[in-house]
Amino acid sequence: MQPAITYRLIKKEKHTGARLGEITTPHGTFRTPIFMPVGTQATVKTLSPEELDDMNATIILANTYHLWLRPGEDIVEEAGGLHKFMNWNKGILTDSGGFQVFSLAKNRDITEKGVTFKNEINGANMFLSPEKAMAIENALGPDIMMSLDECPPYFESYDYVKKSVERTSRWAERGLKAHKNPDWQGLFGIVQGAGFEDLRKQSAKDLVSLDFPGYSIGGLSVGESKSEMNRVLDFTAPLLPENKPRYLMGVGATDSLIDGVIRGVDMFDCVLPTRIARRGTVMTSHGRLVVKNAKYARDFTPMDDQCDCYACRNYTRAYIRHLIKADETLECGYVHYITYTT
Ligand code: PRF
Repeated sequence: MQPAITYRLIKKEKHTGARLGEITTPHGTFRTPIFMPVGTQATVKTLSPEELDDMNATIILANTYHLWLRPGEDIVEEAGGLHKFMNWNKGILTDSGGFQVFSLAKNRDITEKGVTFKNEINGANMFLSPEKAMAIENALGPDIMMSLDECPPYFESYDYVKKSVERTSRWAERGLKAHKNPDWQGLFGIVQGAGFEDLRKQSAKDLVSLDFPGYSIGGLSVGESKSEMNRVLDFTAPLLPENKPRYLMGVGATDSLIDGVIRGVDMFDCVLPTRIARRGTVMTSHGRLVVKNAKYARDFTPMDDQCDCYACRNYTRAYIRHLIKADETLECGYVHYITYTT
């Protein structure tokens, strides 16, 4: 059986671990390193699929946790899967929901079987297990899906992280067994282990032995310093197979993208660029621009003079600032943010 996801290493930079590669999915082939815009609730906030396409986005993220709670994976499946439901014909990757349960849900309780928590929308008791995460992700139908993992707090004790890593490995194996569509959906294992080198090694070894088509690095950018994250990446990335993609979860600050790429990471996602854009800060080729500042009220130049995206071609800083101040959304007003990835 041909795996759903294949990775081709095109070139490796000699002095750093940077990799130029290509990932092929059932919804197209894209070059890596890549930044994936986040569409948690099956929409990248303020952007239509046409606009995403216009800026060469080739794969976006969606979230199992949110789509399970609302509208429910059964409705998405009945619509023909996420691609049809949201009218997006390129790549989609879903996170498994574990991280969101740990960071968002109240009253959660974790056992070997899975996690129980309260549904924040209607107060119902919910249970997410590795098998349930697979069933939901199979129903949603993304190209790439994530195993259920636990992301322990970065400064948790060694003993706790060790137990957690071992459980995450068992969950990954259970997920792999429960995954129904390996021929058209690629399942990634998620390496955890906080800042402990031997636990990261153990985690990577366990997951690599299960032969996933790709590997994620989780548990980073959760409160530790950048130098700490880089230290962990230095010893974690080389533990992963050369012929599979590596995805650093939830990381997207521009300096961290470079830090990750030179350590051999291929894929990134983060809400940061869309979130700060909605609040009036733009990533430009000259660095951050706080376009909502008063000094741009009469600035009739584009947000980024080096950029040819729709927003930069057609709108001025003064106009975008006005929209933000007036709390108005013009979809393309925020388009610019993704251009920093190209
Ligand atoms: N696990 C999962 N999703 C994630 C993370 C993780 O550790 C992170 C941590 N940066 C972001 N998203 N499943």
